[in-house]
Amino acid sequence: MQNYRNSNLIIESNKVTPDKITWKCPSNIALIKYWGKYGLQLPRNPSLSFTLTHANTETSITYAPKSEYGISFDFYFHGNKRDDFKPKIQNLLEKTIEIFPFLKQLHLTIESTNSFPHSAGIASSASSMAAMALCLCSIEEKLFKPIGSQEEFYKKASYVSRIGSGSACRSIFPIASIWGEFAEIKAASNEFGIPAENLINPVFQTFHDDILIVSKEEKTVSSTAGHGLMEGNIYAENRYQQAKTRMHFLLMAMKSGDLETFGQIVEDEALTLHALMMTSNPSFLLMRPGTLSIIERLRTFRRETKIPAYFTLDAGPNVHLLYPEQFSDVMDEFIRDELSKYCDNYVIKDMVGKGPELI
Ligand code: 2P0
Repeated sequence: MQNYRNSNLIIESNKVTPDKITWKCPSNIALIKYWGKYGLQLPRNPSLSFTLTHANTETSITYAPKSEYGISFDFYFHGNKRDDFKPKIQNLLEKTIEIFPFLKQLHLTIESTNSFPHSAGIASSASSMAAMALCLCSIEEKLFKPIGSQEEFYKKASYVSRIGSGSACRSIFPIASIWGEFAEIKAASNEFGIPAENLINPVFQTFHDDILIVSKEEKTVSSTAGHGLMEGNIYAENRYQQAKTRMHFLLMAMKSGDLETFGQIVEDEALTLHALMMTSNPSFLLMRPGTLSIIERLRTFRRETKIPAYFTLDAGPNVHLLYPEQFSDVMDEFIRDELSKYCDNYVIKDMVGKGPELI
C-alpha cells in the first residue's frame, strides 16, 4: 500500500509568500471501463484509457497564508463564484489533508475553466480533479522539497486525483493509461494509474476521438451513483472477470496494431457499460435516440467503406468516434454530412494527447 501521509509537511512560520500555480489537464476516454468501486475509490476491475487533448480543464490555485487553522477556499468557474461546485473540492481536500497537512494553513483561491460543457457525459470530473491534484502536488514542491523524480511526482498526482474522482487518475499520463490491478502488468495498481504509452502501437498515438455531443443536458444519474448501483447488480462478478479478459485481448491488439480487434472490444465495452446501467436496480438509461442512430449509421458506413472507425461511450449519451489520423478528412465529411444532424450542435474534435501541462 502506498502511504503518502506526511505530518512533517507543516509550514514553520506564516511567512509564506502568496503564489499561484496553474495546470492544464486533459480528460480521458476509457476503452476498458471502470464501473464499480469499493473503499476510497478503488476500482473493481482494471481499466485502460486514451488521454485526450482538447477536452481539458485549466485550474489555477492561488495560495496565501492565513491566521486561523482549517480548510478554506473560494472557487471560481469561468470567472464566476460557484459555491455549488465546492463540495467535490471540499471532499478532495478533506480526504487528502493528511497528505497535504499544510493546506490547513493556507487560503486557496481556485479558478477553473473547462474547454467543454460541464456534466455532458464528458469526464469533467476526471480533468478537473486531475488538474487540482497536480496543483496540490506543485504547491507541496514550492513550499517544501521536490516530491522526487518526474515519475514519482506523477504517481503521487495520480494517487491524489483518484481520491477526487476515480477515472481522474488516468488523465495524468500521456497517450494512454492503465488503472487497477491486472496480473499481467505487475506495476498496475488500484491506487494510481500508470503510463501505458509504451504498450501500444504507434498508430494509436495519433488516434482521433471526435466527441459527438448528442445532448448537453446534465445527466439524470451521476457516475458516482451509477458505480454504487453495481453493488446490487446480478451481473457484477461476471462483469469484473470479463473486464480482465477484455483487457488481455485489447492490449494484445493494441500492441500489434490490430484495429479490427481493437474496435470490436472497444464497442463491446461501451455497450456493456450501458447494459450494466440498464440492468441496475433501479435501472437507468443514459443513451438517447441520437446515440443509437449514430451507432447504426457508423456501422453501416464502416461496412461500406472499410474505414476502421469505431465508437465508444462514456457515462452519457455522447458518442466518441475513434479512428486513425489518416482518415481524418473523410471522417470530417461523414460527420458533417451524416452524423451532425443527431448532435446538439456541437462536436469536439479531439485526439490522443500528451497529458497535462504546467502553465
Ligand atoms: C471510466 N466512467 O472508466 C468510467 C466509464 C464513466 C464510464 O469512471 O465516482 O467520475 O468520481 O470515481 O470517475 C466516471 O466515473 O466516478 C467513470 P467517481 P467517475 O471512465
